[in-house]
Amino acid sequence: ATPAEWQQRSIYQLVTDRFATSNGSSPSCDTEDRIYCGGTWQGVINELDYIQYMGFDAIWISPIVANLEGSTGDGYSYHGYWTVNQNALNEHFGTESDLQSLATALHDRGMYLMVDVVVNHMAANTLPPDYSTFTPFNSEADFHTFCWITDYSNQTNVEQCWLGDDSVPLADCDTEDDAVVDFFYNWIGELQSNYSVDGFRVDTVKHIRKDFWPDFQTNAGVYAVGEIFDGDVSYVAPYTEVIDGVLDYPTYYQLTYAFESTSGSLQNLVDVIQSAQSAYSTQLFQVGTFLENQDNPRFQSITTDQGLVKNAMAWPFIADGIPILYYGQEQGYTGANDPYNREALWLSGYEEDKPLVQHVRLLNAARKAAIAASSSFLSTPVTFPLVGTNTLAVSKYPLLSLLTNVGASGTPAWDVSSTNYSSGTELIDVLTCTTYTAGSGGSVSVTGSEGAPVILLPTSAFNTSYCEELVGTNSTSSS
Ligand code: ABC
Ligand code: CA
Repeated sequence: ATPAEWQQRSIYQLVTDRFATSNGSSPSCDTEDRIYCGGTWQGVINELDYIQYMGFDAIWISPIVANLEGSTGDGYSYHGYWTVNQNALNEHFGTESDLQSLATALHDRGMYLMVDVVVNHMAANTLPPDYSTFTPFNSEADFHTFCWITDYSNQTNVEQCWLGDDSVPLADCDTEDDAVVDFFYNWIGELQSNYSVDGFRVDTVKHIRKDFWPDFQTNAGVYAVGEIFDGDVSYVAPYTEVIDGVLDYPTYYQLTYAFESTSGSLQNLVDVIQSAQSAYSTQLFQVGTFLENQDNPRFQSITTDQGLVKNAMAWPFIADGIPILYYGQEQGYTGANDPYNREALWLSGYEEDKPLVQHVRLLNAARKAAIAASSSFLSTPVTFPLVGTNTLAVSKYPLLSLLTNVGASGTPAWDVSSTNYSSGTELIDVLTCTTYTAGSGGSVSVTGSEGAPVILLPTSAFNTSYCEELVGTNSTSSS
């Protein structure tokens, strides 16, 4: 699928080993053990109803190729990032036909498959590695000369030295070598066609020279979003010129800081968004926007204030990029750093009747309604008609999102003096189905409750059958 097609999507990121088992069993899974817990591609197929119920129409799964077997000082390779054989699948996750069935099951539902890929390195359990264990790069000459990455301000060091540690050195592929490069260009195209992949998430993009990526992207033939793990817009932005999209790490950091406490800075969030809007240029609408992932502490390991949580979770769905939600966030998981942030989802039973599951469902519904109501929604950059100490209004017509970090014990109030709504337009808060009426100049005045965000759309643009499911009442006020 193309970047334009992906822009309309919303992505559920899952760790294959931790999402669902083939037979629906619920084995114990202590994240600290760093072992394979039993999740499979067949398991994912079994639980697609759950993902689709929340309104997602794409999933991102863990890397699929064969990994280092057995125990290491850093645990087992249950996450899938420790490739040893580029040409074989990871049997812990299933067979070739299981993976093809997953693609088919998704496509039958109109959903997309995004596969995570790693081309920067291969993994060993000795230093130096036993290169004969690798396929196809079975010789030392296929890799950069060993050195650890020690200096993130030195781009050559970042690109040509090794990630990992003494327990699991990540042998850095010699992506300056034509044979290595040609292999990967061919490999990515075959992976795409063998498994009917709709998009790729590309690991460690900042660890390979920029000019490797355009031809890799072309050979992939579908949308690819790259991981550039860095909080600085000026560092990340140049990568938007070599790959379809980037994971928006700069926004991730400011989003977290803005809502992690009642004293977070909303202005700093506004500032990073505005600098991304100019620096990401034409790719602004195809970056991946996220609050959690497998490498960072879950938001609820920082704060469990449900007002703050609901605001932070709303951001990816109301902003300029493609929303990505990391599995388990909707179940309120609280795991901190790797490996604690990789809890088994089966332990919470895929329950739909939970506040954050409903929150996500409504956020997806709001975004989809905005897309359907306005052909320019996806190409309208967000603006900020109100930036206060604890309140923020985010406009992306026809969506107007009122955010706050007052926290669950606070009562937020927003007075937005002008919006793109015409006077008299009836608006509905998608999260509560409370209605409001825009005043002169499109002004909107809203008093919220329990520190929750208010996500407004013209009532005419929203399918109010969602409201019938909501517990609570529909009250009306005007401004
Ligand atoms: C294993 C163990 C861990 C143990 C670790 C040392 O080894 O499981 O418990 O702590 C995979 C596995 C991991 C595993 C690693 C290493 O392999 O998932 O569990 O950790 O064996 C990608 C993937 C990630 C994956 C790999 C490897 C790469 O998303 O899941 O990890 O294929 C760097 C890379 C980035 C990589 C990340 C883990 O490490 O760039 O591609 N992610 C700074 C650097 C970043 C660096 C980051 C974290 O630290 O600039 O390049 O990411 O180490 C901001 C700055 C940032 C800064 C952050 C910390 O602060 O702006 O630049 O990031 O303010
Ligand atoms: Ca490299």
